[in-house]
Amino acid sequence: MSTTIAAIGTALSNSGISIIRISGKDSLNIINKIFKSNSKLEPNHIIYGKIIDKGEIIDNVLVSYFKAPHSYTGEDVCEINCHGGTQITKDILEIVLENGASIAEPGEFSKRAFLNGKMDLSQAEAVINLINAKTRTESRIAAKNMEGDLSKKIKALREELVELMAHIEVSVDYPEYDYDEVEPTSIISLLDRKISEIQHILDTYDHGKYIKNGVNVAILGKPNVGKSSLLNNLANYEKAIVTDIPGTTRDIVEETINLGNIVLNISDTAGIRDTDDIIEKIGVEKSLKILDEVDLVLYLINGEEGISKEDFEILSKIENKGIKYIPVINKMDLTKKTILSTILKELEQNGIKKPVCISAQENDGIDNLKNEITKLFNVSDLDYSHELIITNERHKDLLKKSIEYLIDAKNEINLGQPIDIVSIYVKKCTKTLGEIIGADVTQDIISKIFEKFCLGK
Ligand SMILES: Nc1nc2c(ncn2[C@@H]2O[C@H](COP(=O)(O)OP(=O)(O)OP(=O)(O)O)[C@@H](O)[C@H]2O)c(=O)[nH]1
Ligand SMILES: [Mg+2]
Repeated sequence: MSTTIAAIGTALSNSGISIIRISGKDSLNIINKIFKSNSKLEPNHIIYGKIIDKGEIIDNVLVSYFKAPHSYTGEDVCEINCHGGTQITKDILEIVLENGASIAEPGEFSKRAFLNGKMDLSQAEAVINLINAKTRTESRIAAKNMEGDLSKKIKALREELVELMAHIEVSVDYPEYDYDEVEPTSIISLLDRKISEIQHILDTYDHGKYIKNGVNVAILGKPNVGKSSLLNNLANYEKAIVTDIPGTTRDIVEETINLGNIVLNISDTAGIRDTDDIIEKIGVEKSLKILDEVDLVLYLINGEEGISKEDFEILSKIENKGIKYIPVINKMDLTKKTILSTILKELEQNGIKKPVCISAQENDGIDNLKNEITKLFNVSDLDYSHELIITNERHKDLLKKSIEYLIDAKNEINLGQPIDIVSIYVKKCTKTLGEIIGADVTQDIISKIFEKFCLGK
């Protein structure tokens, strides 16, 4: 880490200001070579002056200075706030590089912050999540984890498990002391408590995943039931082609909409039917294949025509796959009472959940549908300001693995194995938990994580 690195920290487009960041032991030297000011640059201050290169004024700028270790990276950091034109920003970066800095890799500032102990790995990952956040909830969760909420919890769990290992070791090394704590039953109850604490964090992942990636929703149903009309209604503009010709939508049409605190990634699909048309056939296959990757299906039934055998076939396919779904009766403006009651009766007889009735064309019942979706994903009830929520797949996998080790430990006790075998599994568990905060990670993992960062972060 002896090099001094530099990069543009803001997006390259015309704007009020741009920031060029420099980090490393030569930061101040480089600034002194290229920056002229009437004031002296002190740590934690920002001063006005000019960037001068080969006697020529390049720009009027503000420069700040953070002295190691009190900076984002833990090294000496200087930041040049220049005018936000793309050319001037690139020019100043080039001058900084010519005067001794190397160009930073994506995420290198944050990687240095991690390596210098300014933040642990889960906090660094929260920084990426904060930058990539698409909803307010997502950014709040990321901010909490950036503050170290997850790290604190993981550290506490590890400490308690290390304490357990210490008790076990004492009892093995000094068997003449009869500690209550190392009775197999008390170890089992402690392991059970830890398993349920970890499970509790793990259970937040689904919420976290929806918050981070959005909910993948597919609108499915037979041709001409109004799937594309519903998509257009939810999107608030004519995204998909709507006609009265069955088989209008051939390929999947995607649109993203915000529903309260969640993002819905909606796919409008080709109406499902037996067809000889080659293109439509491919579309129908895609509609069915989408079932492998969705979180929610809105299954549309044509209220004007009633429900058919094919509808039940697809609905039972959805049920069997265990996918969340909402049956939606569309074209309510054309639906006769007798047909509606037949549909409702048949749905009930076939064990299908209660439908939502809408008219996509008349914009009727859409709020009900939105409420049902929100209820299913429960995100609006989520108290993200108090609850620790994980959104990261790496964290989920490691928490799962930790639980498995604790279960292994329990199994060993139940099999009557010597108590010190237990500590082998508990140790594996603490090591795995450590990987979440970066206590036990390989260089490979570190590189992979920081590669995901943008330039200048
Ligand atoms: N009266 C009425 N007509 C509707 C409603 N929703 C859709 N339609 C009409 O039904 C026809 C088919 O609508 P689409 O949205 O194209 O249906 P689709 O399910 O996407 O059809 P495919 O793409 O062929 O599978 C169009 O003429 C729409 O205007 C509704 O709520 N009420
Ligand atoms: Mg369509």
